[in-house]
Amino acid sequence: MDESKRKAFAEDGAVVMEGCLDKEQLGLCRAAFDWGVENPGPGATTMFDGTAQKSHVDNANPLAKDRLDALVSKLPLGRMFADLWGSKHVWYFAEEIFLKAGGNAARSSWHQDTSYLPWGGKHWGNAWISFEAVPKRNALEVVRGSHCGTRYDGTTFQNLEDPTDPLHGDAAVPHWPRMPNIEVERHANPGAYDILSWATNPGDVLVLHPGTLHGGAPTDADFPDRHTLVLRFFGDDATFSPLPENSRSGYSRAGVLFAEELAHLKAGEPFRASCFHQVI
Ligand SMILES: O=C(O)CCC(=O)C(=O)O
Repeated sequence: MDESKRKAFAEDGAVVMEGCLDKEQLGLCRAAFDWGVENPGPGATTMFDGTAQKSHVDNANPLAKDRLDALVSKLPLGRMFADLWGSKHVWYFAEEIFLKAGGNAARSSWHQDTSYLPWGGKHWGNAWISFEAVPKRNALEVVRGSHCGTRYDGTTFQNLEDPTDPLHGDAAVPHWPRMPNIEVERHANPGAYDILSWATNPGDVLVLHPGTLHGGAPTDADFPDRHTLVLRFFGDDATFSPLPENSRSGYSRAGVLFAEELAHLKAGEPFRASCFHQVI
């Protein structure tokens, strides 16, 4: 791997791995995506439900776990992450699927995955795999270097009028600062944030640290449908970093995914549990 990729991921929090997946691997990913849409799990939600701008999202579908654990063993992503991070071991966490159809789906609001998931450390990565060629104007966006900055409260993803509607809220302990309204701020001042985005082709994998502020990838009439499979991995330097107590959304300190399996972990301990498939 080119050293520039490691540097970009470490410093910027995101990098594109061009041509990372071949046709066959991409076909396996697409089959897993389609199966997930046909067989939604208990965590399936509709982002901006009740509006014409809604999207289908599913997260860590337990019905899909065995098939996804088997899938990641056939993909080059474990080796890629080991090399990108400099980690001896790599584990697979779970998937998230995003389906935007009809040419009018809103941007996914800016957020950090670490507001929802008890994750700390450097060795975390989302492999963002879209099955369409995504133009830059419809791309996922990342605030450069934000994985090294503030951990904000999340957004509920339910209020189009207020994309910073707090997930955990003012009574949460510790209290995490409310998200900035990045869209409003950049509209007023295009230089307000240093934002990265890339046009991608099928087979490219956008790799981002889940602690980055990221969002976007809306659809429009010229790019009406987007099918994206996100596969999340972690390595040696992944720690348990609990969510706040007393979250207004009912999140436990271990979050809502694999919460029982993670309940035994203390803050700062290595993020390990036997439910996570070791890839490397
Ligand atoms: O694809 C999207 O719309 C959002 C992706 C995302 O939030 C993620 O990969 O964590």
